[in-house]
Amino acid sequence: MTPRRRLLLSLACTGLAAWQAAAAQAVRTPPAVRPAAAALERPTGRVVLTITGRIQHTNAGETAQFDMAMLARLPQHTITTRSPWYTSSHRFTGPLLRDVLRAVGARGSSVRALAMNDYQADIPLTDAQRYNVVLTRLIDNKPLPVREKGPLFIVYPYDSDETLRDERYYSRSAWQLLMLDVR
Ligand SMILES: Nc1nc2c(c(=O)[nH]1)N[C@H]1C(S)=C(S)[C@@H](COP(=O)(O)O)O[C@H]1N2
Ligand SMILES: [Mo]
Repeated sequence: MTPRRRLLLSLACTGLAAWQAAAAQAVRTPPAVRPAAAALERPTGRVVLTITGRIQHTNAGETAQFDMAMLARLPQHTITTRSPWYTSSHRFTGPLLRDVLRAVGARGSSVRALAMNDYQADIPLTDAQRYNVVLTRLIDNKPLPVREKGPLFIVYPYDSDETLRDERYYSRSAWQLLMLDVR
């Protein structure tokens, strides 16, 4: 082999090796469509809600954590309704449970709500689709302290539908909510 041919061959081999390495890399790291996990921002303030279980978008290990500001940045909804816990009608404001579950890519059939004092309630995902269930963070435009069922309180629009004025839905109305486990 002439020196010139040897040089050309070695250049070709280097090129091939580089191309093969790039190709292998491309296979290992799927381009463009990375799982939307990266889309869920990280909390900077105190974590007020942790979502676990069958979710696609996470920001802390296998879980999705939210601070109040993250919940406030989701579209907000206000229900004005009477409820068993107050003598008159109040305004309950916060993101829809539906939108919170969408933000984490919830995949199950129900959500177990876990509250302070170990209260648990199972909420079918169909409730979130069918009703404007609000993850209440403001009552009458003011944050809810823990001693007033805060900081997060699951509220259904009881006044909008007779079906909802029932123990079944009252029991799903977990206050002092800490976690949602999608299952
Ligand atoms: N955090 C928390 N949420 C809760 C409860 C509870 O004990 N803790 N009780 C549930 C039940 S079983 C019902 S019927 C309603 C009404 O509770 P109350 O009648 O004790 O006010 O709140 C629901 N939300
Ligand atoms: Mo109850």
